[in-house]
Amino acid sequence: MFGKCLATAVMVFICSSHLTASAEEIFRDPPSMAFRVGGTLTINQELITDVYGMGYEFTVTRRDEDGTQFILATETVSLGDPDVYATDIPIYDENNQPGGAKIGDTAFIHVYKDGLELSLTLPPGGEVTIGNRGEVEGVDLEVRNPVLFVKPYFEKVTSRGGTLRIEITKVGKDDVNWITETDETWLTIIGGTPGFNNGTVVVEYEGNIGDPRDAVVTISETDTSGERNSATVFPPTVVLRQEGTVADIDNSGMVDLKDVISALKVLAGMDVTDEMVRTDYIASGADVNRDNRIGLEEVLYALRTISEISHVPTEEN
Ligand SMILES: [Ca+2]
Repeated sequence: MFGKCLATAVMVFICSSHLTASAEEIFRDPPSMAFRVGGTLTINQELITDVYGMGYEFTVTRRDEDGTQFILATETVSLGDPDVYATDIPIYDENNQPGGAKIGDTAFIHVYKDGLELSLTLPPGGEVTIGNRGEVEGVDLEVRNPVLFVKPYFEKVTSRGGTLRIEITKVGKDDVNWITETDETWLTIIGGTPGFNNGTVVVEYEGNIGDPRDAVVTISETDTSGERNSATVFPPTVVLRQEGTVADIDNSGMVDLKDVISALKVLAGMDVTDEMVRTDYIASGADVNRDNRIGLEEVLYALRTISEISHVPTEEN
């Protein structure tokens, strides 16, 4: 259940038993030019304490007639109680806040963790109606199922072999059993799976003599017994992007502008050190067209690689 009540700045009252006692803090000193929404965040019956400290972020948006979302408010309102969120939505004013929200507008509260949006169960879709300036509406937010937070969701590593640690954090009252899998042969999950609630998965990856490559590790819940909804895995995949040795002129484990500069110096007949051009160049796989020389092919390949690997996946996964 979510609590809804209105209180003016002048006449503060606590009107709803649905709001936890701690949420009273949100009714203190609401701004005169804004409408405040605030309350608690509960995930699978677990009250999130220290919402901002735990990395949760809140925004309020409005949807235009054509479906475009406009952000109405993003600012963090620091209250005395760390267990509640509060967001102040500027209200339309012809002179002072022409971009503000209009009273009676339908708005949507969004909750993010590490840049990824949680799916709110209550209020459904995060929907809230904009009230008057100087007013506060208590809106306790709820996610019904447990959530497994996965970190990182994207990791870029050098062409050398190594290990990646994936941290899984369970939030919510119910227990979650989970597994991690990968279908890439150059990755081996060497520890941590299957897992239970919180855990660390250790993934070993081989060195890469070749082009840059991606691998995906998938995290999924294993038992979804009937008592509750499935856990949300957030995000359900981790992308590991490994750089290649092709055009890695200086043997740094990655292709970057230093390789371009080294290759151009060789092309210009300038002196280069072993730090600038790898001594095992011919055997290393760095030679793009296998002509045993450093030429324009390596420069162009390096430039293309730099432009490609600077493009990271979006958070929309
Ligand atoms: Ca390099």
